[in-house]
Amino acid sequence: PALVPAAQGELLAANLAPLRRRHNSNKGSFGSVSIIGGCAGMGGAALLAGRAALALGAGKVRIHSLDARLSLDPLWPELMIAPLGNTSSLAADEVVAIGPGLGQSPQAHRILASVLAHPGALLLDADALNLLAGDPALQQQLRQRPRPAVITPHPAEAARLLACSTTTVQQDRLAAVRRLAAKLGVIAVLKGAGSLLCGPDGYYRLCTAGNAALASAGQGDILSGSIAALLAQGQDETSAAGNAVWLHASAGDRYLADAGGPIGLRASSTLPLMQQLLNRQ
Ligand code: NPW
Ligand code: AMP
Ligand code: MG
Repeated sequence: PALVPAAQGELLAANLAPLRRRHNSNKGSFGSVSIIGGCAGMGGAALLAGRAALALGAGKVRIHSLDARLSLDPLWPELMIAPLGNTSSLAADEVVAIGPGLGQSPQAHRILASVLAHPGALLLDADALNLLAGDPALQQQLRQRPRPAVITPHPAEAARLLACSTTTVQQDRLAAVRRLAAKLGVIAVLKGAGSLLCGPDGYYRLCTAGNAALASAGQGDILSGSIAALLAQGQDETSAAGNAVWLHASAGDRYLADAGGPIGLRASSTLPLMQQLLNRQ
C-alpha cells in the first residue's frame, strides 16, 4: 500500500475496484475528456496527456490545441484533435484538463478564465497554474467553483502559487500543500519525491511509491491525463487524484525493478506499465 495518511499512520491501498467494467458496457460508459493545451513547440505535452487519458480508460478523448497545425497524432489516431475554439463546445459532463503545454499567452489566459466556469470535473496543471499564480481574480473564480478542481503543481509551480521560493516549499512540503488546498479551495497534489495530496478540508495523504526514474520531461503531463481518465470513469476528485498518483509512482517503481536502475524511462513508456497495474488490480 503506497497511499498513507501522513499523520494518522493508517494504511490505505489505492482503490481501483470501482474501475472494473460491466460486460455490456460501451465507450459512452467511460466518459469524455478534453485536454486544453499544446501551444506551438509544446504540442507533445497535450499529446502525452491525451494518450494517458485514453490509456487509463477514458471512453473518448479530445485535445483542444493552441497550435492549429496539430491535427492528428499518427501513432495514436484514436485521439481527436481540434483547434482551440470556444469553451461552449465543452459538454457539461465532460472532464476538462487544462495546462499541459498551454503556454502563458493572452489567448491561454482567456481560455483559462472561461474554463474555470466549466460545471464538470476540472484539473489544472502546468501553465494553467502559472497563469493562475499571476492573477488573483482567477484564483477567486477557482475558489468559488461549486465542484472543487484538482491542481497538480510541481514544487516550482507550487512556489509561484504561494509566492514563496521552491526551497520554502520543499522544506515543509506538507505545510505547502495544505496552504495550497486551503487558499484555492482545491484538491492539491504537490508532486515530486513523496507526492502529497490534500483536500480543502485538510484531509491529506502521502505517496510513498515512486523514484527518480520519473524525473523526466512529460511525466507530469502523463499524470494529468491519468487523473482525467479516472475522473471520466466516475471517481471523485480525491480518489482519482490519489489513485492516479499511486499508479504513476508505482509504474516508476516497476521500471526501476525491471530495468535494474532509474535511467531511461520515457514518459510515453510509463503508460503500458500503468495499464498493467490498473488491469491486474
Ligand atoms: P530547478 O531547475 O531545480 O531550479 P517550469 P516545466 C523545478 C510543458 N512541457 N523538485 C526545477 O527547477 C509543460 O506542460 C512540455 C524541485 C525545474 O527546472 C508546461 O506547459 C513538454 N524542483 C511547460 O512545458 C515536456 C522542481 O521546476 C523547473 C521539481 C513548462 O513546464 C516537458 C521546471 O518548471 C513539459 O511538461 C521537483 N520535483 N520539479 C513537451 N514534450 O511538449 C520541477 N522543479 O519552469 O515550470 O517548466 O515544468 O518544464
Ligand atoms: P512534471 O514536473 O510536471 O513533469 O511532473 C513530474 C512527475 O514525475 C510528477 O508526477 C512527479 O511526482 C514525478 N517525479 C519526478 N521526480 C520524481 C522523483 N524523484 N521521485 C518520485 N516522483 C518523481
Ligand atoms: Mg508539468
